[in-house]
Amino acid sequence: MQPRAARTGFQRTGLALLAGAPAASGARAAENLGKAEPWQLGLQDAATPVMEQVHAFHNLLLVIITAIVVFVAALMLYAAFRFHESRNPEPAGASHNTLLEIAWTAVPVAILVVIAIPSFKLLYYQDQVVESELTVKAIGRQWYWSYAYPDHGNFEYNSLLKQDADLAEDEYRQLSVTKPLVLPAKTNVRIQITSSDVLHAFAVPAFGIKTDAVPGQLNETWARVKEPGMYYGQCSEICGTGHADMPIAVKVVPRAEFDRWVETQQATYGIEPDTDKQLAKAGMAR
Ligand SMILES: [Cu+2]
Repeated sequence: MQPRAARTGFQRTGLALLAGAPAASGARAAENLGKAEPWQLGLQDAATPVMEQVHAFHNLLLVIITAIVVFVAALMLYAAFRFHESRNPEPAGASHNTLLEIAWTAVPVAILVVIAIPSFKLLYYQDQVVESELTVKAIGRQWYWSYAYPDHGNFEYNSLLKQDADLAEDEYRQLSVTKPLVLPAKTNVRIQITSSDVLHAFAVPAFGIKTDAVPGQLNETWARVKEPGMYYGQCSEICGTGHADMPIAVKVVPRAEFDRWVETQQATYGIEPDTDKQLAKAGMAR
């Protein structure tokens, strides 16, 4: 994992170095891990295994597309030079070359297969929740998100855009919210996504998540966040005039802190703490 971390760090600060600016990685507040940076190159650092795979796939595609661009550009420059009227006044009359035609069909097909295999593997990896330890539900609404915790009495709250005048020092315009989604670190979390009105999309770049929120349909993805911190995203499906005003802020905390937070929420919403009684009510007596 170390080489990848180093590489993405380089990508982020690369342009700043080129511009002669100091490599101010310290300018990023430690707790804000999932956020775009000015002059950032490349993707956000990976906070989940899914995003690590997205990085790997992105880097593979970068190699392939660079090789194609270099090859085609070289071929065109060579042809323009070699067959210029002054060097080749008498054009050849050939119109067919079976071997060449098979090659320029088969090689692109092979390239697409090389891309398709890891692409489908990644799609299934993003889709499948492995041994989920917690389920949360994100509901898109015009124009804010609601988050529900079905495993803990199904309390639900709204997460609204924080107005510019209310922003604290370490908060961000159009990204910070009144009450973030809270998740425990190092836990497999199943994230169910739906909508109460129109199409929205739940997207958190550092998690490698972008899943449509469809009214009447429950979509699913997952995250296992490695480090506690703040991670940001935005609704990514144009959903009306307030589309830009429904950011996603995820506060990832250590498991013990998460459990304490759940207790506080249950007290606030008048929900009995997780007890045998509650499990029995749900038909899950232990
Ligand atoms: Cu939306």
